[in-house]
Amino acid sequence: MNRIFSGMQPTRQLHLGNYLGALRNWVRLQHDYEAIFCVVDMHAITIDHDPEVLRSNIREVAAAYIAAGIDPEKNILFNQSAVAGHAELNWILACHTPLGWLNRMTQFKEKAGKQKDNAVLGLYAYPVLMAADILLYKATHVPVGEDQKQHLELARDIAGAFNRYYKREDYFPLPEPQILGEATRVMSLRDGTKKMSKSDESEYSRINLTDDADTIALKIRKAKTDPEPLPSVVEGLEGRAEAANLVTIYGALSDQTKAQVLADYGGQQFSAFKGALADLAVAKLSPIAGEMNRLLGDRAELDRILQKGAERAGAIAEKTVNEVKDIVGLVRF
Ligand code: AQP
Repeated sequence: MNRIFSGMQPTRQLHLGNYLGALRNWVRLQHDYEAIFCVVDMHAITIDHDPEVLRSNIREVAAAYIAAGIDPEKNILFNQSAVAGHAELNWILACHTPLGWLNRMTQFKEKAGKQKDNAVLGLYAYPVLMAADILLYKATHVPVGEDQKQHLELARDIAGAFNRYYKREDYFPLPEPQILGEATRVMSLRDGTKKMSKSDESEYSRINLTDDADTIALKIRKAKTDPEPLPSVVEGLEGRAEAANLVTIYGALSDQTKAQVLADYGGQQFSAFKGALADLAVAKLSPIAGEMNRLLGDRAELDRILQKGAERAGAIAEKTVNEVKDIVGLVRF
């Protein structure tokens, strides 16, 4: 059986990178797999946060999943902290993860920055919890953006280490990353060498899923570019990070390759291309924002969906945790 697991952190609003790199692929894959989609709220407390804002972001991310097209009846949709098995398996896997493996994680280095000694243990151990999230459901596939590739490789290593230690070679499947589509790494609108990210201090660096039409158009108009017109072939984007990013976004939103986009817009100035890109982004994103607003207006219904999802996820998780406890040698009653 093939099963997908994936999640997003409810830290601030979701952006176009989250949508094109992950969420949109989930929507497409949900018909071919048994799928579990999680709002990974325990990951969100590895950085500074305000409890009230976190509570509201958890519901907002759940609403974004559904508004983008995730069917909460067919799939399991829930928030991580509602299923205790994530924390339980996290500890057991932490006891099988050498520190040397965690020391190699580039995301920790980026997020901790120069404050490494003040960074919290949860931020350092984040990839172990992520491995627990996936392995708890014995997921075979994990659709993510390119930035999560290293964490996925670690999850595979941890699964392998556990299986070997207890001589249960096939217990945890080694999860396969699914890095799909034209826009696996959407870049900042202000700096084409930096990933579009929720935590970037510039609002103009990203398009949020909840931005209104005027804001989307303004952010695209202000996006950094260079003075040259667009090239006619993909090779012409080399060394032009910002141009490449905008063409990639256009391609992903219109389901075209970069070559097809350049066949239409090659030779044109950015002002014309940006206008077309803004229209396209508004056409694709506005319905999602509208549906999110509608869903957020009925909090009881959203909570009902999350609660039902947590019960379904919890049943799978409990079975795994019990098996793992038995394998490890813990006594349960
Ligand atoms: N820029 C991106 N391009 C493509 N995919 C992206 N993802 C994130 N940014 C991009 C993918 O979105 C999913 C959810 O990400 P997350 O919320 O768990 O955390 P993240 O990867 O750390 O995302 P951010 O926006 O960069 O958040 P902050 O700034 O809080 O760290 C993942 O599948 C991710 O690959």
